This record gives sequence, structure tokens and C-alpha cells, in this order.
Amino acid sequence: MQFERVFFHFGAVFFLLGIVFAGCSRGSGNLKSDASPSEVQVTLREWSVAVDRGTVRPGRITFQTANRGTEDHELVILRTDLPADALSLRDDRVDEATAGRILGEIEPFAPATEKELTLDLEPGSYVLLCNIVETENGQKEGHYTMGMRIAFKVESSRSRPSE
Ligand SMILES: [Cu+2]
Repeated sequence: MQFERVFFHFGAVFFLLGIVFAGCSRGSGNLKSDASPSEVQVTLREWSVAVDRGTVRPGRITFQTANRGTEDHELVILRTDLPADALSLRDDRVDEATAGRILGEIEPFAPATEKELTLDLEPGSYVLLCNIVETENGQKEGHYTMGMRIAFKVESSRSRPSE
């Protein structure tokens, strides 16, 4: 009689523990997927380039890019070891021949629209920028020089065997 009651209590405890562990494992699963993102949200406007994360793991990365400005903008992904604001210029725009290596580009697109670009990126330093130049009242306006650039890093969180 007594034994049966004790046994019942143990059953209840294990049942509750099961619920707790189920909750834990679901939680850590979420953490894991957050730590290995393959998608970056990029926002373009006058005059900035913003990203929702500045570092991602190497591999296939999709740049979901939104033009939230009032003019057309483009997105250039440049591999370079130079700081984002110190790229070599030519005619008010980044000199794509000497500033680094262009790995991908979304051609100029309209305000309030979105484009995406997927690239396979190796570890390294990158700059995301808009390289449009317009002439207004005889004055040249380079979107890069007005601030449309941001540094971006691709790196492994720790050394792992090559895939
Ligand atoms: Cu622009």
C-alpha cells in the first residue's frame, strides 16, 4: 500500500521532469539556429547602408536588401582589407578596379522595393556599399562618399574541419 503511493509520486516527478527537459531542448535548438545565420537583412537609404548583423559564418549567404530611401540605390559587395570609409576613389565613386575585389552586385533598384543576392563567401573582411554617382546642378554626388557603406565580416566561430 505505502510502496504503491511512493511509486505514484515518483511517476509524477518524472512526468514533470520530462516536460522541463522537453522545454530545455527546444530552447537550445532555437539558440543553435540563431548562431548559424545564412541571411542578412540590408537596408539602403539616403545616406546609409545598414545590416541586421555585422558578422556571419562562411558559406552561402543571402543578402535580403530593401531600398527604404527615396532614390534608386544599388548594393555592391566588395572584398577588401581597407576600412569601409577609406576605399580608393575615382570620379567621386569607389574605384572598383583597385579598392578590392567585387564579389557581387544588385543593380540599381527603386525605392520601396526589395532584391536579394546569394553569394558563397569565404572568411574575410568585406564592405557593402552603393556606388551610384549623380550630377545635381553640376555638382557630383557620390552615394558612397555621402555615407552609403558599411563594414561586414565573414568568419568561422571556431576552427572546424574543412567541409
Ligand atoms: Cu545609393
